[in-house]
Amino acid sequence: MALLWSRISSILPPNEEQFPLQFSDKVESSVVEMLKRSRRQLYCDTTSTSRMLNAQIVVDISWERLNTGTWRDVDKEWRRVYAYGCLFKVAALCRENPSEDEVLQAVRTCDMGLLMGAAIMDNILQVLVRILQSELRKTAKDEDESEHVEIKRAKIVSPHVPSIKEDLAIPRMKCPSLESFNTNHLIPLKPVILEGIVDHWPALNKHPWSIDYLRSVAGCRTVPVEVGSRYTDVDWSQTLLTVNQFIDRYILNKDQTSQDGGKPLGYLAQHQLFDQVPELKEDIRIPDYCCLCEGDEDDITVNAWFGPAGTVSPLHQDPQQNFLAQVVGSKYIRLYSPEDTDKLYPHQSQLLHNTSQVEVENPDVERFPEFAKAPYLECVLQPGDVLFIPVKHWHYVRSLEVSFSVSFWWS
Ligand SMILES: O=C(O)CCC(=O)C(=O)O
Repeated sequence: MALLWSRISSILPPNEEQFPLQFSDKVESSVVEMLKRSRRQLYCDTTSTSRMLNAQIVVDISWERLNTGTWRDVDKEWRRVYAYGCLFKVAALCRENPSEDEVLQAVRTCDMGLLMGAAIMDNILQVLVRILQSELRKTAKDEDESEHVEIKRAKIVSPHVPSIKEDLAIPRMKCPSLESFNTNHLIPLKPVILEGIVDHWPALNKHPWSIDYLRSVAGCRTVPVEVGSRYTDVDWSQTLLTVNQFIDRYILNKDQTSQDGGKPLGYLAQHQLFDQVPELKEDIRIPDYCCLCEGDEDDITVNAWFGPAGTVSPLHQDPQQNFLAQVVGSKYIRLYSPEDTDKLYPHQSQLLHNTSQVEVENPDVERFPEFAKAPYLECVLQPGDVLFIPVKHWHYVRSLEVSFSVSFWWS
């Protein structure tokens, strides 16, 4: 790791004067002073303890501000302060021939800055984390023997695969023209599975998203994870884990059983993953059909959905059109039209009004008698399939095996 600091300092401004530190009066002068002291320490000789101490104070003070009140009300200036604190902390960790543990801590610090902070200095934390990851890769070459065994274990699953009735099956089309998709599906809001439109994605061919591959590009990255079988359950929660921890705990089921003795369920379901890990974003493409939308390409939200067999997204609807692309494993999906909303018993609360109270595959017929009368379409989505879920269409999703899908929300 001896050369690490020279790579890091090459992306920092050359001197204190050219290092920007401008804040509005929302940030107290005592905090700005701490930031300036950390900046000075970047360019002069001092002890690593002193550098670390200052940076940690900035991180701790701003962290408290980020966690006071609701997220919506947190001033962006405090998110910038937090990002600077993380930057100074990474510099303190990596300055003097850091150990592997210190570099891992620096990666985690960058991720926290990326997740909770605001972008600073041309998104310098993103550039830093790439440098740190490449350094870690250099030192971690020959550790994959045991992982080959793990992959085999991950594939042993016996899912309950529902048989799809022909008259309820979502229709399939192979690479329809834009015009045909627009006329037959987008305008009348009719679901369809598009085949053959993502075969060129590197995620499906050049470097398929195996567990090995995900570990190599993102293993040490810290990401938010949903814990629990479905977000409507009382014991559902969110936590932060590295991708390696998530894989060990929830995909490979190492050393863990849930309270009822079954497999613990965790879902890496989030939109930041592709901004955080650009290597994964480079493996996918925005479907051409999104050009039929009125908005800008930048307005398309790309979500990752990575989890073990048995993860369930309860029946819910979203306010945008959706292309759900299956990359790894398969999923059982049911769709209901928004016209049948009154038979689906949405929750009353504002927070969950887009989610049905009914457990789709095990409905309580006494509480929800109309549910059985609601017509639906269904499918098993396989790798390479892309399901068009029209805006507001209710969808229920259950993974049948370890699964990774990518969704594109567009309008
Ligand atoms: O795949 C899933 O579990 C849920 C996908 C979903 O709800 C969506 O793309 O909107």
